[in-house]
Amino acid sequence: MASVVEREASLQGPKDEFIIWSQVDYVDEAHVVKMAIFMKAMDMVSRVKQRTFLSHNIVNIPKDSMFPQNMKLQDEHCNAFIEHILRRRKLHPYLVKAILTTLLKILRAEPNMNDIRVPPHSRCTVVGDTHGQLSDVVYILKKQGPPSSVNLYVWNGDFVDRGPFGVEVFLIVACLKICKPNYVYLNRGNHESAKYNIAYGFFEEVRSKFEGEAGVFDLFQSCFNQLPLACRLNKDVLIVHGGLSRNPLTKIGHIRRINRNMEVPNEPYTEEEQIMQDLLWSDPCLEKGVYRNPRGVGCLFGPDMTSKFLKTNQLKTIVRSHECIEDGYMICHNDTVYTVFSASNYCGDAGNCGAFLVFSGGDGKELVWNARPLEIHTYMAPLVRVALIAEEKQKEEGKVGRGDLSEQLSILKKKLIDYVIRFHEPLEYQFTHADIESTGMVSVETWGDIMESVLHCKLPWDKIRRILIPNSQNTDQTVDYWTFLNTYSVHFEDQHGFIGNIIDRIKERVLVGCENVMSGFAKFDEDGDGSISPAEFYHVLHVHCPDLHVSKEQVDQIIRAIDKDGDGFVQFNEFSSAFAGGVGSKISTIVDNVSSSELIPVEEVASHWESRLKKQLLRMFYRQKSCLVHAFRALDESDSGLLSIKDFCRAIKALLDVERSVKIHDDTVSQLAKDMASYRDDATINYREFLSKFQVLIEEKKEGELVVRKT
Ligand SMILES: [Mn+2]
Repeated sequence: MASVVEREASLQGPKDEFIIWSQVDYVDEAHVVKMAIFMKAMDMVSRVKQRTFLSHNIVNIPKDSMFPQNMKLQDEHCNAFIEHILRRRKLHPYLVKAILTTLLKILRAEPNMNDIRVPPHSRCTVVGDTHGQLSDVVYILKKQGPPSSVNLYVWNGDFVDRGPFGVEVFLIVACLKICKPNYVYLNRGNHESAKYNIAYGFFEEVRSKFEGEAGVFDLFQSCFNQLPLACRLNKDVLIVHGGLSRNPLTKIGHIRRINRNMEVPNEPYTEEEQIMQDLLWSDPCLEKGVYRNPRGVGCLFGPDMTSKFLKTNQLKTIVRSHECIEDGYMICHNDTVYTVFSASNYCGDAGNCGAFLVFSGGDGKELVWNARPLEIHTYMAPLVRVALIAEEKQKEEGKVGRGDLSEQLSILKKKLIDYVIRFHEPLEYQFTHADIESTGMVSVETWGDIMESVLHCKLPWDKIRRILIPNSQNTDQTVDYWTFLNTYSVHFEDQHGFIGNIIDRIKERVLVGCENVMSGFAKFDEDGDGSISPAEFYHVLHVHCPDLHVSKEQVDQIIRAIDKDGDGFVQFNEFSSAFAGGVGSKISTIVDNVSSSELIPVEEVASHWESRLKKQLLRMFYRQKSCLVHAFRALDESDSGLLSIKDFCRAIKALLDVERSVKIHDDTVSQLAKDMASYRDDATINYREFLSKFQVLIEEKKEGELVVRKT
């Protein structure tokens, strides 16, 4: 069922480009929802949840601070704080803690839904998603002026994630709230939630800005969990981040009774949790009724749902945010639902306007309060200097581009490639099922339909086909789906590439004349006791490959890579799996190997299913990378970057439990750790190094030659 944005996707015209962007974002969101399940599993095995949030004690503010010691902020303090940020001065952790602990106290005292009075001769500005975009917040405050009894503000959630200044944006609105608690209101967005912050960047932002400062992220989360869910203007206008509950019987009273102090529920167990999720996640749609939301959470609610809700609760208008709209705002459901989105040029590449709404209390005479915004202001916020510097830096790192179409297309292509890899298994399944005669081909139309149904997004697939499939032509009738799928793969970079190299050399020089692996083994096992000692290994290498100058330490490393049972010696089965299988490919050895009695010809390559499993695992690690980062970090309490093998395996096992597409025995997981993560002498694994080994590989065949590009 189509949401409003999706509906427009079928239209042709200049909006195409923009719609592609919002659609592609949806795919991402649905994916994060699935990842959250894993994160929950991970929290259970790690001790992270038992670590209580900071005891929110009074923070001592030094005398020379820009803030008063009692934290009773005035306009000038807020201005000084913003100025401080714009001058790129460091945010001291004590300042951050002081702001957040003060805010927390205020938020705790507020109900789930604040009733706000907009009296005559005053106005109320409603701001939508800001997502860490400092330029937009600065622009809005400059335009609308400081909050006061006649200049109210509602900030409608999604302050953090995606943009680089989530910390700053949230702290600025927090200062405004502390300064004028009765004239500034903050609503919670779906992004004010720990699991999404881990997946979408705020966690990383806090970590990089307050490295070594324990508890800053947790303190942000304590505040997020206390943010009210909605507010009401003059009893007429409901302002909420996402939308309405799927249950048509939901009343304001139900919203008031929710115990909101928790993460935004991902898999709601109670009606209360379902309402909370819907308020923060739902979107309006044009058809009557309630439908599944393509985001994977919340619902789509039709105009009939809106009118019913308004009637039951004696409301006139709903204001919500949550959707990136090209014009910054949208009015639907018979002019009763206003969407406002305030992050202009979202993520630095969406090209949308930002907007805010202004409600007026009237002038006491002709102009009266009428439950509709008096002004809708749209803008493209000029980048503030700090943001400019950040954007340039990002550009240099090749993360975000801005401007011409070809640059935008290449970003889009990158995102789509990412999805082709993530959804490889379901795509493969659908293609092979559609291809009844196993020709390896499907029609162009079927290809588009399958892409659309697996990725859950409506895009001009025929145009995209020509971007995604190398050498495809307008006139093509069919798509070679194996070539398409195999164009994009995940590459695991073996940092100890020399091991693969040496194994190749051994094959070349030592084993070349051998009849089979057994006679090769015998060459190494000089004393014939059935296992190769490090000394024997070293000796053989020294004799046959003197030019390699392999050190004793390197020999130990090679042995560690092939010594499956960890006894420090190489037995025949270990030897045969290292030298008979895929050359230099350590991961291929994780699969149960040939039994030692079988003699395998030297040249035999890894079996088909073995290499398939390898590829599948690599894709899984790749797509769950941010979950793995979270899991590893949760287990690494001292933030050393190192994990014991046991903890490392624990994280991988939790991931495998969630990702049911790959079935592997527990022992194999331990073996995997050993093979892939090359542990150090103290039997710990450097997981940062491990994670850095995953890269996307694009293979494009151009006029017969193979071009391998890493992204
Ligand atoms: Mn949102």
